[in-house]
Amino acid sequence: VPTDNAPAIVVGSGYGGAVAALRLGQAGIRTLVLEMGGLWNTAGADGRVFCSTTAPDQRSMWFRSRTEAPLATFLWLDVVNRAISPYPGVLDRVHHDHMSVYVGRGVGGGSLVNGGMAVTPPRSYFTEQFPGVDADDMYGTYFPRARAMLGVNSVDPAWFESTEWYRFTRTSRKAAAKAGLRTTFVPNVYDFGYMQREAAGTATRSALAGEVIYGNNHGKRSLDKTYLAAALGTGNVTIHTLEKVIAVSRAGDGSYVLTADRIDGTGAVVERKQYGCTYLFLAGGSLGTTELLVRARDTGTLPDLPPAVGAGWGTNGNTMLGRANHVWDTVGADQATMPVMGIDDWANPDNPVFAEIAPLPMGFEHWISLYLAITRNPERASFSYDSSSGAVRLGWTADQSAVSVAMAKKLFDRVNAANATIYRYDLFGSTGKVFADDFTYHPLGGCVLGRATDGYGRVKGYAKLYVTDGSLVPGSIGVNPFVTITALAERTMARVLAEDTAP
Ligand code: FAE
Repeated sequence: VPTDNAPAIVVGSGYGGAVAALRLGQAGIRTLVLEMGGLWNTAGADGRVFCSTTAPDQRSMWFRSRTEAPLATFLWLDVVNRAISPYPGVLDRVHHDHMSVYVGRGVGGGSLVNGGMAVTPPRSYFTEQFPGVDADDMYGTYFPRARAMLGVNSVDPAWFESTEWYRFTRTSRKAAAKAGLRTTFVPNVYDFGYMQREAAGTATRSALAGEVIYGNNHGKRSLDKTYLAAALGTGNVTIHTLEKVIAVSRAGDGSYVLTADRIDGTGAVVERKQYGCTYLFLAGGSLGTTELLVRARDTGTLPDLPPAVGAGWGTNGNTMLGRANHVWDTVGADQATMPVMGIDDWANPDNPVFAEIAPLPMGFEHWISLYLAITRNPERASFSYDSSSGAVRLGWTADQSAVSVAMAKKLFDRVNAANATIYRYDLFGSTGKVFADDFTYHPLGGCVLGRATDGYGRVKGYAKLYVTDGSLVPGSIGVNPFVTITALAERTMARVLAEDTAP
């Protein structure tokens, strides 16, 4: 087995990994990033890097023979999903018993497939979730640093009010207002100047062409264009793609040893590699990092990992639902894929919910208002290692999802009552299913800050081993999570580079 060494290795190239790579590279530390997904920079035969949402091909999903889109049906018909050939596509849906988790695969992780909503959590809730973190530091330094690097911007309110592309949002806003609910604009990393040129017909359409969950060919400031481009620009960072880390252990001298499988386009393992490093940063996302550490502890390769590794996982209370508007309340055939507004009822002590007004671009008028509700579901689950299969399983139950559904229902029953409207029953597969309670876009926790790690992401029990991704967040942050993940990673890197890497 060939062995490659680097002073620092980063596992995963999503938000946590991208921040780690850039800051290590800037500090002059030679860094290797290992990413199981591919590099999305080469056009296919159709001239595009990513496939379209309406005619998805092999590029859409991670080794599937059929796409598994969040909206399974329309009028109960299976018209949404398509047969595809297995390939390392950009969107994965990881199935656990009662919860499946959507994640991005590729250089840039979730930034390649997500809705770009760049939301800073309310300070009071951040403080509640992270009592050990100095909120002045976060709101004064690390949130602004993260937003600047991510390229966060906002839709021009005047354009928003006038464009056909956000009619669906204005219709949802009106329905919320009738129920006495507050809506708020939400920033995004999609370039709204570019979007306006798309609308004007002077730029190739991406957000206005239905692109999002299978990747945006234009307009989006995904991590490969921001943090990771800057990281490579330091000259100290290298990224290996299609290499999945499967095991972590420690050598006698305290350095870390990683085993990684390099796969080809069919998923076949073409090489098993071994890597060594002094500093190890885990950033495989909530599922990826937690799985590696739970397995390492329970198979005995890192036996001193604490019991808190694998605990404190949540869905950020995610529940998706649709409402049927009256025929005169049209949502438009033209819908931009980047959400720009949410219903903000988080301060309601009886039922805190923040609901993103989501697009449903089908190219025709369907009168549906779609929402991704983020509820304050207090339920948490743990991961466990199954020694017979070698799998790491998530212990989330259907009852735990029911808590999110009840909260979403309480809010949207109000909206329906005030507007004399009803839910859509035809969007999520089985007949009569109103709430998508079986998937999340926001997996959080598993290696919670201050429990599995110290207050800065240093894993307990092992020196020079760090977590910098969504597994640090204790299951809920009340808003879309990537700004928080990025800012916490910035905070960790500032501390680690100041204290741990000095010669
Ligand atoms: P993540 O971005 O998932 O990156 C982890 C990376 O590590 C991935 O590239 C993996 O392929 C790789 N990896 C995992 N395990 C291994 C391994 N063993 N070896 C090598 N590589 C590995 O983690 N959030 C928002 O704030 N706003 C939104 O609008 C939004 N919309 C979303 C829409 C969709 C469809 C989805 C799926 C997510 C959305 N999210 C959104 C969530 C957001 O993308 C997610 O919280 C972050 O991407 C998590 O960042 P991490 O750094 O934790």
